[in-house]
Amino acid sequence: MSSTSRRFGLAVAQLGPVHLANSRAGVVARLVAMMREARSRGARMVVFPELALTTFFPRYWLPDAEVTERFFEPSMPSAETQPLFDLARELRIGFYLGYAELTEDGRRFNTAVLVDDQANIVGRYRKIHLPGHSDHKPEAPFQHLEKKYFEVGNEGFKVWKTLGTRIGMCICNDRRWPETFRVMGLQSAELAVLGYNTPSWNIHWSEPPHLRMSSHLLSLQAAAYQNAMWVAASAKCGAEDGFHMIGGSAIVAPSGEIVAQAQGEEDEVLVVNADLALGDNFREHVFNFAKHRRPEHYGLIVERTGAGESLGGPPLSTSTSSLQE
Ligand code: CDT
Repeated sequence: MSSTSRRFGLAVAQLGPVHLANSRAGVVARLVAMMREARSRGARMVVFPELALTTFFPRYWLPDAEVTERFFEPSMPSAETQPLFDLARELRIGFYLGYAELTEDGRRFNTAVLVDDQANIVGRYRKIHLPGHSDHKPEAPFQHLEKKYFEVGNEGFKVWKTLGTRIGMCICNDRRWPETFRVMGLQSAELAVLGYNTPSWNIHWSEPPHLRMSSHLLSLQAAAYQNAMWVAASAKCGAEDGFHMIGGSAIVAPSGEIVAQAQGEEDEVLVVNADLALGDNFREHVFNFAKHRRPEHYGLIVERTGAGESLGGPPLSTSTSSLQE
C-alpha cells in the first residue's frame, strides 16, 4: 500500500557561464533572482551549483596565493553573499550553495552549505571525490586542478534533518560513485542535492562529448532509484571564457525517472512538486535495506581502494591463461 503523499517544492537553479571578469556581486544578483522565481513557483528549497560564486577556476594553472585570494571565501555568509541569506529569511526558503572554502587555519576545500528557511547554515559538506590532477599539463587544452587547489573533504557524507525532510549533500564528481549515495541512503535520506561543473571535453582521453551528458544523467538516475531518494542536481554550464561545460540540470524521482531537466545552458529554474512519500514505497519493498542487504559480502568495498585479485580460485592471471588454453 502506498503512503500518503508528502509534497515538497524542490527547485534547481542552473547557472549559465560565470566569466573571469564577472564579480561576485553580479553572480549573487543572478542567484537572488532565481531564488525569487523558485519561491514564487512554490519551492521550499533551491539548489545552486558547485563553486557557484566564481568561474570554474580549477581549469587555470595559477600561483597558489593568487588562487586563494581571488576565488576562495574566508567566511560564509560574507558581505557579498549576505543578500542570499537575507532573501532566504524573508521568503522562507532553504538553499544549497557550493563555494571554495578557506578555513581560519588556511585549509582549502570545495564546499557546499545547506541553509534552512530561516537562513541558518544547518549543514556543511566538503567534497570527497576530487577529480583531475595536481601537476601542470601544458599540452592539455585546459587544466582540471581540483587535486591541487583542494584537500579531500574531511567530514564524510552526512544527512541533515531539516525543512521537514532528510537531506544529504555531495558535489559534482561524487555523483559518479555509488558509495556516496549508499552512505546517505543508510542514514535514511529522502533527498540528495548537488551542484556540478562538468567540462564538455575530457582532457585525459578522447571521450565522445555526448557521453558526458549520458553518464551524468545515468549516475543521477541510478543513485535515485537504488537508494529510494529524490536527487536534485544543478549545473554551472555553457562556455566560461570559451571553456564549455554541459548543462542538463535535473530533478530525478526515487523511481529513477527524470521529472525535470534544463532546456538550455543559461540561468534557468526548475521546480517540481516532489512527493517525498514516493521513496517510502521503494524503501519498504525492493530496497528495504534491513531485509535485503548482505553487508557480510560487501567487505571489499571498505577494505580495498583499487581493484585487485579475485577472492576465490586461482589468481586472475592464471585463470585467464587457463581459459585461453
Ligand atoms: N567538478 C567536477 O567534479 N567535475 C568532474 C569532471 C570529471 S570528468 C569525468 C565531473 O565529475 O563532472
